[in-house]
Amino acid sequence: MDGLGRREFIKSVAGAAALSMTEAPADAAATGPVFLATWPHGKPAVDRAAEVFHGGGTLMGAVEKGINVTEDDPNVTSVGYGGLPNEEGVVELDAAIMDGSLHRAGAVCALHSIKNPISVARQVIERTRHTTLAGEGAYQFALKAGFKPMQLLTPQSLQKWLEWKSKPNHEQFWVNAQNHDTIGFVATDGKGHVVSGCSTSGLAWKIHGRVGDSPLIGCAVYADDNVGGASATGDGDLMTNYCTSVSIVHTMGRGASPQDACVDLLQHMAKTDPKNREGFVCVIAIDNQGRTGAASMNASQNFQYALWTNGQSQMVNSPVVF
Ligand code: SD4
Repeated sequence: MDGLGRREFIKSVAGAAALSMTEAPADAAATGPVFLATWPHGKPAVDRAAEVFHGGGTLMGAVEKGINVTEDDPNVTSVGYGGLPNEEGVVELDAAIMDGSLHRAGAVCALHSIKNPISVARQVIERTRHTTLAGEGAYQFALKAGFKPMQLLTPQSLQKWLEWKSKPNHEQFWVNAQNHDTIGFVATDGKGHVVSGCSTSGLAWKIHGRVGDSPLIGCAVYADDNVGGASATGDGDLMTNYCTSVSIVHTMGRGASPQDACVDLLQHMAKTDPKNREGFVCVIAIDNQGRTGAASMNASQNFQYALWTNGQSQMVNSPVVF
């Protein structure tokens, strides 16, 4: 489908209101930094990132500190402190961050007892020649890097876990529209440099050791200064099979706009298996000119993202492709 065709397609499925909110930022090249993060909690995160960047921080530092805001918030029940635990009642966090100029990423999977996995992921870049650390090894690394261990369950998240555990059929793993809170983040400095980051506690009540898409490079995180960056939120067990972020960036590399590249990926998912249309998939993208894009499947999820550009942030409704 060519660019015009895709735009017509979005128009037919997204509704005029959603389109008018997203089309302007998606098609306009930016002259300064742009920060984009998933869900309403992305707004304080992009505001913090802009503050750090304008205070002289690096783009990677800005993305990290922005994501820290969400990780520190006990009311966000799928990221960092207060994130809902796995089936054994242990909070296991996944996060990754990628620098598009170095083409270098750091990631941690199933990290327990440390509330800022995105910062540990960054330390994997700073202190090691590895890209990904998992489980107990990631925890030991975090301690050596100076992170302090803590209980990540809040009274509220413990209570939710106890309620789930006491239900007779509790092996039914959670898919709850109200609880998708993962933070995916993409940013540019306005000079062609891009960074992508993602942090989550993953699916609540997941099997111990389960790793979602969030810490997997190319899945929920990918950045390449030659093209742009992408991130994702939603059903990681589905999205991991499509290497969402690298697919979007490569489509952009072949000339598509960020918006068209996001839509292309979702169309591809639906084409390979029509059942995927019922899945929960949300993607955001940015190119090295600061043009942005987003798309989601399954309208009931009402995917919104925060966009910081030209000195202010706003919430934007994502086009719904299916
Ligand atoms: C995961 N993708 O672990 C994450 C969860 C998520 O909104 O994004 N929820 O599968």
